[in-house]
Amino acid sequence: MIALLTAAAVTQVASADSAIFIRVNQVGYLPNGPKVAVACTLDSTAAQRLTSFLVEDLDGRTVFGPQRITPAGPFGPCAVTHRLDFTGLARPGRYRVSAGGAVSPVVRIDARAYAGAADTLLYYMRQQRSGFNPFFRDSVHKLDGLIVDDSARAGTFVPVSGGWADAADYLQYVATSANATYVMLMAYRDHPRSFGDEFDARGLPGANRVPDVLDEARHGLEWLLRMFPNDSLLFNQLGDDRDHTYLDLPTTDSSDYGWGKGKHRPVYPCTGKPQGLFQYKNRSTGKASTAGKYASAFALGAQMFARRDPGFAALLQRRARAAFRVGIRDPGACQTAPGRAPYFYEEDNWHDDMELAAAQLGHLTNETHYFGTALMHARQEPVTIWMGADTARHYQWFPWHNNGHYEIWRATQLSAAERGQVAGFYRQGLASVVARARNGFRVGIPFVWCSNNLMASFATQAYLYRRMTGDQRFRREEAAALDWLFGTNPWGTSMVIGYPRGGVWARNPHSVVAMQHGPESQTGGLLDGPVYRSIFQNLRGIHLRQADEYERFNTGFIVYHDDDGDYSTNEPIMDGTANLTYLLAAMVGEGEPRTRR
Ligand SMILES: [Ca+2]
Ligand SMILES: [Ca+2]
Repeated sequence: MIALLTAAAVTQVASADSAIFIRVNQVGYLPNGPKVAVACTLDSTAAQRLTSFLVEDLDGRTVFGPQRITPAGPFGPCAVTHRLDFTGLARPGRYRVSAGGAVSPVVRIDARAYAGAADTLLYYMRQQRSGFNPFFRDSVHKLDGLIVDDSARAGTFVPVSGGWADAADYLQYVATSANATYVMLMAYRDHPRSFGDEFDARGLPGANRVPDVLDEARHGLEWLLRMFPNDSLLFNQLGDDRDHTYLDLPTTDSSDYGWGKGKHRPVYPCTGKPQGLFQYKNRSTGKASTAGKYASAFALGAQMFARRDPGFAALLQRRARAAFRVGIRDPGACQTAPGRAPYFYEEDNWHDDMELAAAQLGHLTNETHYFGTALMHARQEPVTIWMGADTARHYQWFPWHNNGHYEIWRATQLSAAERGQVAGFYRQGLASVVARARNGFRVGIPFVWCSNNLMASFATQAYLYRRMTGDQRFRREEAAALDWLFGTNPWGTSMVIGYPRGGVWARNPHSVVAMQHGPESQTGGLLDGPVYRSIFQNLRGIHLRQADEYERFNTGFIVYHDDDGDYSTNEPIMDGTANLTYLLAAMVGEGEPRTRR
């Protein structure tokens, strides 16, 4: 045993100098699922050593292979990639994959590999809470907020404390927060056994007989109710980019919005017109994108809390109908408002939001006409538009995948043909991404800012499509996207901070809280992820603050830096984290033996 360990250690030292790197999903692989490691070779001469691979257990016994391999082309920094497919190995255990003298980190095959994963993401959500923040055990942003950009009400105080900070900054948006709330509710509805109860409603340790994912979703719903206090006031945003002036903790945020440092923050309504208090304006055209998201979250919330809290559920149902009416009255997109910088969430689509809202209202009320409306919107935007594209503006097509099609498919009131049509819409989008995925990593998304969200959404849509149809044709690419997020990428790093424990993940995320309290404070946070080199080079104010440990892997068309100065690739994001809860919750059930659903 000692001799074997020494041999393994020597191999590892040798591979540290090598140009061959075997990347794996550090969380693990499901016994019944695809299992692929990717060898990334930085120079093509070294790649000639790669003719076969094998999998050994930790005692050095070969359990799979040697298996012949062929090059799968260049990708980014990898002059050559090889796909090391060991799907045929189903026996649970801990292994290493080796090829050409390089050895992978330990890989785990385990039906319960994803147990606890979705709950881990919630650590980050709690840490992002505004209002009472359980990480700091203190209330943050108590003076939210004063209305702006509304001539009749400007300067009026509205109590809108709550919700979550969007990322490492403390701005708050309804578009991202309502989607985050929705996805957590959906994750619980479809995969309740994937979630535990170890925290209370305030996010403090201690079970309260409510699954923590519902505690978190309720924290979101309560904020959304405050942000839509009556039928004529639909707020969209709290704070603006003047927040970026200081690098403070949320508890000591000294942002000055003209009412003094650390005082009130501005609350923006949806006006349906271009917004921005200073030089830059967004391109808002209506209110439906935001109204639809309110209605979707409220309508699903009403269903999920119907038994637990009938009064709360009844209130949510009334607000869902009211928000939906705003969307009908005022079609178009309501974008976030820029402040001093030209950046904002440039959401252009709104049929997706109204589709989801209508479908959820159909499920909530059992009024069939809502499903007809949902179908009408689905046909207006069958495929989420970034799918198959090279690029997109920042959050231009949001949410990243359209949960509405799935909710239409769930409506047994509709015909088989109608339900099949929306499954076909998913297939069309997935096929467009897969057509671009002819590389060793089998990834076909555009590497725009927040690429990890696209990766997670592609995998989620592929999972939903597989669940709806039983069609396995995108199974490989679905797994490749999930694997990418947990280490099967050129950098060999998990894109979720602190997860898996003992894995490789960001030690220097772009976050003031991480700088002062350590990276573990951001556990569960999904990072933005790699971007096109051109995007990184053209963003304002980005400077790496440390030597780049990934320098050898940042030579291609996409870059990623574990550096707190890089807000484009290494910043944890609230909405992306929440969006991932669904997929990780689904993977728990995937690993278990087939039982009735
Ligand atoms: Ca709980
Ligand atoms: Ca949208």
